[in-house]
Amino acid sequence: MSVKVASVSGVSFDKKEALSIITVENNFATAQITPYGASVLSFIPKCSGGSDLLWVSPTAVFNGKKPVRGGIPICWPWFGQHPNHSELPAHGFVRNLVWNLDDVQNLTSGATELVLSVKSNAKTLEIWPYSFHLSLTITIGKMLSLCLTTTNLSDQEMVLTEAFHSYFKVSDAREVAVSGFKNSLQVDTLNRSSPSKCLQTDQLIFSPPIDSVFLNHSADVVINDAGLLRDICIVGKEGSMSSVVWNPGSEIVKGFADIPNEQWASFLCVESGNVFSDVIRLKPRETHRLKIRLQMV
Ligand code: TA6
Repeated sequence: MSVKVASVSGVSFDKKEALSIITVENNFATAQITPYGASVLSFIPKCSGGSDLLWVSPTAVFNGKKPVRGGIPICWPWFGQHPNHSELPAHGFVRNLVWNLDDVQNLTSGATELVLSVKSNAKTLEIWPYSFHLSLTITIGKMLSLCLTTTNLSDQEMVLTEAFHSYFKVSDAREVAVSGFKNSLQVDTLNRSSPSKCLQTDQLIFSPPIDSVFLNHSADVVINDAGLLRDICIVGKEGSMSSVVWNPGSEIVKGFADIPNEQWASFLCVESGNVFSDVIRLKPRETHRLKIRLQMV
């Protein structure tokens, strides 16, 4: 870490078990990020009265051997199972890599910006044969902004899927109203052998479990949480044509060692990216940006 990066006011560095944790505190919010997977683990806007927008499981592991369950893991360069090689890690491999912290700075607006990056190496080339550079710019202000920039450094076309796999803290996943899906194509993947498809209206009607992909979807999403008296809004997306809504419900949760059974209703994943048939194709030297902004109102 450079001296410049290590000495920005409001930014401190710590460890939780095997993971480095970066804490940012400014006039707008407090946030925590781990370079392991470049995952944002906490975002507490000042206006939230101390309540986190993000959820991290109380039994999440911080051993650097598997992704932290919660926050905003990054799925890249494939979402879910690898299309042809089921032995490869689900949701790609960058959530299992330690990213480099390239830059931290306080902007004139008072927000704090961090840039983390990872690039291909001999190990990544063994499982995904493309040279790449991937960077994540995280801006902590009144909103939390994330911009994931993929650059194809190989000499072939690169085809990828990706997502910000955001875990939001909710009062009760059975009670929240989620809207913003009008005219998207919902693919219900709970029955994986024959996923059902339907055209969605604005408001999603569901009762957990839910594991659905919304294709042709770039609109803002609002999670209205009457229990916590707040809306979580995913706004101003760029470079994202799909969303995913996931909650395991009371039975499927039993298959997750790092989620206590009784905690299943405390979170809802609403993910933004490009998944399933919404692939990103990048010619050599081309770049793609996936951006989201999260705010509480
Ligand atoms: O985004 C939904 C999903 O793909 C689900 O199918 C579910 O299993 C979840 O992500 C968690 O995946 P993970 O690999 O982090 O256990």
